Amino acid sequence: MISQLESLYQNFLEELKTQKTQAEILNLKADYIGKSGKISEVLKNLKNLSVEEKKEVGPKANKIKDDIANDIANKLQAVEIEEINQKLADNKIDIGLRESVKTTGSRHGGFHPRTLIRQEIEDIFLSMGFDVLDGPHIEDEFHNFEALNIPGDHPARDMQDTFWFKDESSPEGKKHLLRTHTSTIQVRGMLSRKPPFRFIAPGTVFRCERTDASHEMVFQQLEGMMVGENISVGNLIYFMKTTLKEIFKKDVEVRLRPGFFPFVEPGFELDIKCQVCGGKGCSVCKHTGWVELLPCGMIHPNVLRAGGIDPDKYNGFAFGLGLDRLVMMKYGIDDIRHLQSGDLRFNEQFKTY
Ligand code: FA5
Repeated sequence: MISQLESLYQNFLEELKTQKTQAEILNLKADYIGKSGKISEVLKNLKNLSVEEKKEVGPKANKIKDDIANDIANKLQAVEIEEINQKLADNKIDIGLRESVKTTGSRHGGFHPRTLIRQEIEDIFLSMGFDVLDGPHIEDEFHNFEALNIPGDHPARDMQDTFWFKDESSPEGKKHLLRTHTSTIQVRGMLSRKPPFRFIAPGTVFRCERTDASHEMVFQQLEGMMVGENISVGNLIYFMKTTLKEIFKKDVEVRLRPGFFPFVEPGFELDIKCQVCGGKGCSVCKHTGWVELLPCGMIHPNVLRAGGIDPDKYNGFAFGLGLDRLVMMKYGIDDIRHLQSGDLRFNEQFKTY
């Protein structure tokens, strides 16, 4: 009887290996140790054995029943864990952006190239100790012109065609306008801090002018200003060149020439060799091979005074980078109007994931 029980147990183990679901395993359990299971059937003959045989077979039979019960319990647990894992895998929610695009085909946004460059420039200047400032789009003529050494009758007001507001003026009686340059933030920056200081101010500006390959009515600039003692043109050129080198990751050809801006003296135009045509001449550079990118200069004493700073003690430099033109130069974009076209085919080229 013992060998019969042992061989049943071996059969049981073989069958158990092939059972995959909890139901199958429970059926197998009933098949072997249920009321009329195979083991139970064998044990019904126990009563026909002698007392000595019963003493030997009884404990062995109980042990086999216990082993089967344990094997069943272990297998049930293993199958349960497997089933839970399978359910988790089937119901997995993929929060990864790439995967969701692959599986759903849905489109999602990326950064506009102007944002990418702006963030890059902000990082460069932050690492050189500059703050990043912001200012309002709607300004008054004091911040846009007067504090920048451009009084009402100054011909320089015509340099930037302005969108004026008809009816409103500030409490001081100054007319409102859409800022034509980020130099307005120079004024606000100076009035709100004590020298020495250095900051940049990126932002959108507005000009009522005809658009072409390198001119928009709404575009972005990035103003910069550094005020302290004994600041020189050498400092200005160092910061400008370092910034361009960091952005282009190579030496780009630039030229510095005198430029007139009422708020700086001396003033310069920093032009970059046109990266669209390589200097050969195209519609972006108006066939000159050069693009006006980064006007700059030493801050005019009148401007420092309007900003509450003593020009006999402090001086500094300022610059006003054309951000859209920089994006065009960096990526070889041949028309500024692509930047605001809203055409996703254009924007998608610059996705950063
Ligand atoms: C100014 O706006 C001065 N405020 C810059 C400045 C600041 C000079 C501090 C000195 C010191 P300008 O009008 O040249 O300057 O514009 C600056 C840059 O903005 C230009 O070099 C050009 O890169 C860009 N820009 C000007 N007009 C447009 C336009 N219509 N579309 C796109 N970019 C433009």
